[in-house]
Amino acid sequence: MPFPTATRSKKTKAVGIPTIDLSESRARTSKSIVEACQHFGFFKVINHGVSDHAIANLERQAFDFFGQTAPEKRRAGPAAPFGYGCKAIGPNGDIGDLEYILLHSDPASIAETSASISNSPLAFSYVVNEYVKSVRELACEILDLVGEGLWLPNKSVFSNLIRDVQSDSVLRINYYPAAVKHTEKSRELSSKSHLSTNNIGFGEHSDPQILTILRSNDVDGLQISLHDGLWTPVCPDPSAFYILIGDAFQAMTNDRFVSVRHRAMANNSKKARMSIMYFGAPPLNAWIAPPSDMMLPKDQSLYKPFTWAQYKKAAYSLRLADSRLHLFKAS
Ligand code: GA4
Repeated sequence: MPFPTATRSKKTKAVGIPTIDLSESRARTSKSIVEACQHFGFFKVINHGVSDHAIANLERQAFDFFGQTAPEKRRAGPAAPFGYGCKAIGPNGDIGDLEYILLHSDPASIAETSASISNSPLAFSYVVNEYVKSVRELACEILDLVGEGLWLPNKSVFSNLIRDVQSDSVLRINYYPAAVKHTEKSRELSSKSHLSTNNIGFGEHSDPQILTILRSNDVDGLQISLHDGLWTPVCPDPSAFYILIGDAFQAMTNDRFVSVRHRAMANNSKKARMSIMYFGAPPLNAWIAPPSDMMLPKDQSLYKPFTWAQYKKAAYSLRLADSRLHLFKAS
């Protein structure tokens, strides 16, 4: 079902993005999810079952953290691999107009990172664990519906990867500070700075994992790139989640699903933008290949078999905007 979008720049276009109501029948939702994964690699879910409480608690903890002074926050960094980051994204020189916290989804790792993030680490890690549990359930429900929609004999073949205790899933909290009023002089200075981001908050990329569960407050900024290369602004909806197909899912469906390229514009609003992403990933040693019962004898595998660890290593050796799947194409 289409939803309203707002135009931000000349090269954007308003497009209807599917909305999946998880309270509808499984037969109906599974079919619509598969269609959305094939055509957009992106959709919105409503009636998702994640409690407002779990969301509000994490958002409050995160706003408290980002509201501190820069030296206080820096004590929790750098995010290499987990903790607080400011502007620098990944290890290869990418820069964004944001601050963020990166956490592994494993409870022991959450406890360790929380100790550097918060003065009340037990409260912080409790809230993160509750959120991660809820969105992992949502991710698994969506993956089971995909299994049903594809008529796979084992409908849990994808969700099992994320349910695994060794799952390499990650949680990211992005904070885009409220816009400051610029004078002509400060605009000129910041455009010359090596940290200039050309109005981009988080540059274009696809997510390497299986799927991403994204929730933001009511400040806009997210855009997705559709088939014609035009950027489509996504209307923020704090009561919903947006689902993004990642590269690993594209490979596991032999390109039947597409990973969606997306970006966040720098924040123009008087209010800070906060987005929270759960990146559902398999264990490091899991093979990223189509389940055998998804392939017919005549089907050719488009990718060489590779593990999640190999794919992750490739992603971290490249820049944010680089495409990586082609490195694993079968010849
Ligand atoms: C994009 C998706 C997730 O935010 C992330 C990002 C990671 C990082 O910020 O450290 C990466 C990026 C993301 C893909 C390419 C590499 C790795 C920055 C970067 C340049 C946490 C992830 O898993 O991959």
